[in-house]
Amino acid sequence: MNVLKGLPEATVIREPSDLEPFLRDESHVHGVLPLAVVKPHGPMALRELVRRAKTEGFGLVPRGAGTGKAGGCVPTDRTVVVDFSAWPGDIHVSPQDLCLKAPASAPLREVKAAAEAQGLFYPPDPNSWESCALGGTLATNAGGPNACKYGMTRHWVLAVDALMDDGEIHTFGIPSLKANTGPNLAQLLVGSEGIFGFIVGATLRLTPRPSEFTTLLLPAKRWADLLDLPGRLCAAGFLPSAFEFFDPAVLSELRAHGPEEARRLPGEALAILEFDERGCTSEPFLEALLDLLGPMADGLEVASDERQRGAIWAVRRMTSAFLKERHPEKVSEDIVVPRSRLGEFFTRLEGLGIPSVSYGHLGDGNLHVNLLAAGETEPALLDRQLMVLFRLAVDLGGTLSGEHGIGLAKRDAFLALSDPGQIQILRAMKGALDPCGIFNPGKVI
Ligand code: 2HG
Ligand code: ZN
Repeated sequence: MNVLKGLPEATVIREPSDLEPFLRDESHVHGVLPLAVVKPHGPMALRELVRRAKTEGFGLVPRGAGTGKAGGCVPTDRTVVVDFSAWPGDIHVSPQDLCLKAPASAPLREVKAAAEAQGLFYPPDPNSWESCALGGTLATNAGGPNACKYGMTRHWVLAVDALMDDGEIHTFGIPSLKANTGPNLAQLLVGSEGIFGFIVGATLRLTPRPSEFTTLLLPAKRWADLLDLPGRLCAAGFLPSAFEFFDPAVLSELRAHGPEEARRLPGEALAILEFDERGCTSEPFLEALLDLLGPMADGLEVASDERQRGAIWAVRRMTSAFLKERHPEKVSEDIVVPRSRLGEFFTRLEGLGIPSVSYGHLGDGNLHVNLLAAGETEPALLDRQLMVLFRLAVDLGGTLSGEHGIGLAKRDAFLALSDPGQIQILRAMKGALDPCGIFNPGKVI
């Protein structure tokens, strides 16, 4: 592509066969062949890319490690993919300031390890944490099991460095929790999926690393019994660091076809509960928990060492890939339902007759409702089923995405289900920050 000729500080990929891997992320969305993929190595590349995008009329699509679940980094018509994997920078931890600075290219795994090496903790833990890049987690405001106690990626971002429409990298925020100088532009960029500008680095908040864990397998004799437990725990003053679940259908599939560790999983449905506060391994804590669980505690298994804890998490962590392998055309959603209305949600979902199975983050109401037969369902019917599912979540006071974002996958539904005033404001902001429409065109709004 001629318009990228002589681009400084960058590697440019143009061969159609080399562009193929950039057409997809981990969602069901397919992109179109981009004009090229650029791996910038320095700010001159970005400055030039912005300039040429404006003069030549092409869009820029940001990409981290391509592990997104909503098609946010998938190329649309007449775009260049900006792959941040070669963006320079080191991870620097400041234990005094309880923060860490890292480039977008840093693997999340290394960010978490750098914090841990200093006795500190960076909680965001999307399922892809061993393979995703920090930049992608910032653009999508990634979540994960620990969001139940610690919140989402955005709750851990103090400042971002971002490429904006003038072609320059600007820093928004300071390395402190206390900074109160008007609207928070760093937070506007986190979770914006690159539609206002591209995050190239960030300063992240850290907290002391938990040193005690209680990890429990909680089988339910009746699936419905699990559904009021997240609310009951919270109301009683317990705050699990993770509360995951498998509904009866997912549990049966895991038991019948999953790995060795999954074959022995008990119950009609199953929860994985983890606590990490100081004292959570003490007798009084466990007794109080057992009291609250009452008859549900029958069959409860407590991981007695790190190996058992690891085995429990390994099954949960492979569930998405396992189901995908068995049902390659499946569509997986990540709706949210308030904890207090989980029972009502599943009753109403059953009444709607949408064939689905669920697992995910019960503790914060973030449910991965999977339509396993999506591949054999007529596309218009599938769209209707998804809209009905999203509407149900919204009717109950929830939303259509808890952690994966909107991207391309949920754009139509997002536009249809949002307050038109909200969309108008978002579009006005997009127009002000990206007047030429070069940043991730066609995504979110
Ligand atoms: C998980 O919690 C991930 O396992 C992936 O968010 C869920 O495949 C999915 O939809
Ligand atoms: Zn998830």
